[in-house]
Parts: sequence; C-alpha cells; structure tokens
Amino acid sequence: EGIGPQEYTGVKMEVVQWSPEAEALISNKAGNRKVYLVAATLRPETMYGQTNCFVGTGIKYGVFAVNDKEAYVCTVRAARNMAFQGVITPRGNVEQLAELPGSTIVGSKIRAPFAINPEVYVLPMDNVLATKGTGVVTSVPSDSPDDYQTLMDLRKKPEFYKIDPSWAAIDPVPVISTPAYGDMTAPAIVKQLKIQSQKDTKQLAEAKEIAYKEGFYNGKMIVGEYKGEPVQEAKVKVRDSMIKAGLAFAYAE
Ligand code: A2H
Repeated sequence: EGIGPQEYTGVKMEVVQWSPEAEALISNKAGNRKVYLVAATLRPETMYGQTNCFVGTGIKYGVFAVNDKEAYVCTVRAARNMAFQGVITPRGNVEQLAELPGSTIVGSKIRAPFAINPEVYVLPMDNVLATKGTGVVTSVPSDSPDDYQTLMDLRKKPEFYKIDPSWAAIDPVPVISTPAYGDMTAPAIVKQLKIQSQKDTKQLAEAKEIAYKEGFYNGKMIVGEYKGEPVQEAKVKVRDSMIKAGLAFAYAE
C-alpha cells in the first residue's frame, strides 16, 4: 500500500437467494431493483477462481440505491465514495434502502461474475476491515492466502463459525500458474510458511506479499479468455471485459 489512491475493481455479485435473516430485513425495501453485493478487488484477473464471498460479521452494511434498477450492498463509507465518484446517481447523494448486519448476510447465495463456479455462498471472515474497500471481499483461495486460510478454518470449524458446511464446499480452482508454486500459489505459500489459521495475521501478510509479486511478475493465465497470457497483460483486459459486460466498475479510494 503506497501513497496515492488505490484503484480497485468493484465486482457486482447479484443476490440469487438471501438468507432468511437478510430476507426479513430487506422485505420489499429494494422494490424492483436487482441487488448486488459489491466486492473490491485488486486482482480482477483471478475472478475465474471465486469460490465464495466474505463479509465481516460485526460490520454494518447498507443496501444503497444505485438508480431505479439496481442496489448495492456495501458499507456506508463505500457508498458515499461511490456517490462522489459518480457510480451511484445522482452524484453525491446516497439513498439507503435497508441496513444489514454482516452476520445476517452469511448463507446468502450470489452470482460470481466470470467464475467457473457461477453461484457461491457468502461466508464470514475475521479479518475484513470496515475501513477498506466495500467491506465485501470476494474469495479466490487459489491465489489469495487470506482467502485460502479462511476457507480452511471454516471447513475445520463450521459450528464455531455458524455456517452450514455445504456453503464452504467449493474447492479452490486453478486460475494462474507461477514457476515457483505451480497452479495453486496461495495454498503452496500457506503451507511453506506453516500458517495454521486466519489469526496468523503476520505470516499471512508476508504470504500475501509473496503471492502478489509472484502472480503479478511471473504468473500466466491458465483459464479464461486470456489463457496463456501473462498476468501483467491479462489483468487490465479481464477488468475491461467485466466492466464492458456491466459486471464491474472502477472504484478508487
Ligand atoms: B483481493 P489492499 Cl486473488 N478487508 O481480491 C480485508 N481485505 C480486503 C478488504 C477489506 N475490507 N477489501 C478488499 N480486501 C482484499 C482478490 C485477491 C486479493 C487475490 C489475491 C490478493 C488480494 C480475491 N480476494 O489482495 O490492502 C481483496 O482481496 C492482496 C493485495 O487495498 C483486495 O484484493 O492492498 C485486497 O484485499 C485489497 O488490499
């Protein structure tokens, strides 16, 4: 994280089926709008490998009107940024339709754009920051050490995390091949650094750094429209293609 704004991709994940708790809170408040969870990512080229999505159970989310047809689920902080960036109209104005504690969103089913597994579940992650991005993190366990370790924690202790084991059943999907770690970069680094849980935040920060550099400088796409191309080139192409398809937008902070 350097100086100056971070250029994220806002990934639109349409809600296919709300959890009963979220359904009760929203009832008909979004009207006829399609509702999307919006995840902020720095690695749009990995979206083929989404296996689930993460929220913080202690974070407060809102459902915000984008226009007459769409609404986004994110933190109020992110919605305000989006309004000032012209993503939400009218510019500068935020209309909150409903409020959802993160814990109520867990168990909802969403459509993950470009993913090889098109429908995935929302799961809890301890280390989601309310102060970064949208507060929604899409999970790519093949290439993100945090995502991989959290998925393993959830599979180990589903009762503790209050989830149905079937929500965490999708396995990591190979998306990028790196010379040093093969086609499962994040799991290989997690193993190498002997990371045991998502609470190992110091080692996970190191793993994230290694995975990011290896993927960006040496990675090659092994799936999708840009299969065979270096990550450095595919990154912007996948992003542009998602934006063109109406499945993503530029988001900075
Ligand atoms: B990345 P930076 Cl495959 N709290 O997307 C915690 N983490 C968050 C977050 C929040 N509120 N909002 C976004 N993030 C995650 C994909 C990915 C990401 C891969 C590999 C590495 C990676 C799939 N998860 O991030 O602090 C999001 O996860 C490591 C750079 O702004 C987002 O990109 O640098 C990244 O952290 C943004 O982190």
